[in-house]
Amino acid sequence: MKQTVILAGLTLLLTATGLSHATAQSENELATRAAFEAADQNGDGLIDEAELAHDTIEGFVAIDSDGNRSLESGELGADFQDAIAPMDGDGNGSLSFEEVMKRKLNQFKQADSNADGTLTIEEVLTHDGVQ
Ligand SMILES: [Ca+2]
Ligand SMILES: [Ca+2]
Ligand SMILES: [Ca+2]
Repeated sequence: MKQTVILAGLTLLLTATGLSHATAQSENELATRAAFEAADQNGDGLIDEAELAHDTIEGFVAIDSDGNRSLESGELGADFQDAIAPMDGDGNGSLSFEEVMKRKLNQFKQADSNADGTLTIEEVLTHDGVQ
């Protein structure tokens, strides 16, 4: 269970940065579906802002191994160096929860193509360019 949460956090962070486009399309879709299911806590097939926030917090805490409420490049790993810059609002080289959440909410609104305040798996996959 814990592993799923970590995977979801990492996958959603990757999705948020667009790095997921580098992986094979089917792999990307499977990872996106797994992340979606992990984030959809009440299993209604929709992700709302509360579920997004909960998933983001869990993913953030899982990655923040030194617990300083900031994600440094060492915690994110070498492959994620380029992922930090676009999310790093104040340019201090690390990501605060606020920076990550702001980015996630922007992504959420962009992906919510019918603007009903929830995301379906179709909206997420379309947004990720999988379909
Ligand atoms: Ca839900
Ligand atoms: Ca940290
Ligand atoms: Ca929607």
